[in-house]
Amino acid sequence: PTPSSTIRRGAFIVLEGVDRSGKSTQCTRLLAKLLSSASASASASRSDPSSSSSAINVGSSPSPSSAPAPPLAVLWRFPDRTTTIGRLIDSYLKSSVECDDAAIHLLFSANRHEKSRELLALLEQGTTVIADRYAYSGVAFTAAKQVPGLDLAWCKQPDVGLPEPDLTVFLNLDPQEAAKRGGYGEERYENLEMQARVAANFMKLQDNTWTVLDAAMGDVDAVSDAIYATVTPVVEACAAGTAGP
Ligand code: DGP
Ligand code: NA
Ligand code: NA
Repeated sequence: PTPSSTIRRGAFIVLEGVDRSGKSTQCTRLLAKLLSSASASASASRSDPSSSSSAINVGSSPSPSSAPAPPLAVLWRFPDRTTTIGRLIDSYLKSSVECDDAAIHLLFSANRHEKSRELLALLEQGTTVIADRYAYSGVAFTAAKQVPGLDLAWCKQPDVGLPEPDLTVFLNLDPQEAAKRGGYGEERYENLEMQARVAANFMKLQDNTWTVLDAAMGDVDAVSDAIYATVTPVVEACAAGTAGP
């Protein structure tokens, strides 16, 4: 892109994986790493009096009384169980209510759509958004129910038009290995047969935003280092305005 078309923004980073792949732990770690590296570089440039950024900022930096700078990164989780739709989804996952399979699928998708305006606003202000699950989970889980008519193509339809991730990190783990990591919980879908079908579906959903990482490559630190190494160039490209729209 030409310099005049450069748009500096936050990156939209999605983490996906089967249950027990370590996804939620890794999302938390990724957020901490992004925030601490940002504060390290911010304090480095503050303490460097020859830094040109301080000269450029004269006259254009916010006054001390104005709003604080936006966060460099935030962590979201889908489904977002805090909205009106999300509370219904939460009840469904805890099996306290039943719902038609097509209807609940549309509600999971609606739960992503209802957050999309806020998501785009965060990216535009330069905040990187990490999402613990997104539309790939939506399709992989519903299609794994094996309900006639609710195949992959049908499942993808309601998510058309959602903001697309800049990067999707898929934490790959054999469902048999995942089950050994402490067993499944009480929620709907948390059984080996379902999870094996979900894992197979995920593999059919890979697109050009995906990087697949082995969730069993080493300890938690090794996986989080690998994720950070994958994410950093994408965050930098978005911040520099060279990542495309
Ligand atoms: P979590 O809060 O990350 O444990 O996710 C809750 C469960 O809901 C998990 O088993 C995955 C499943 N899930 C997440 N998103 C969707 C979706 O859009 N549709 C369906 N059917 N299931 C989903
Ligand atoms: Na779960
Ligand atoms: Na999770």
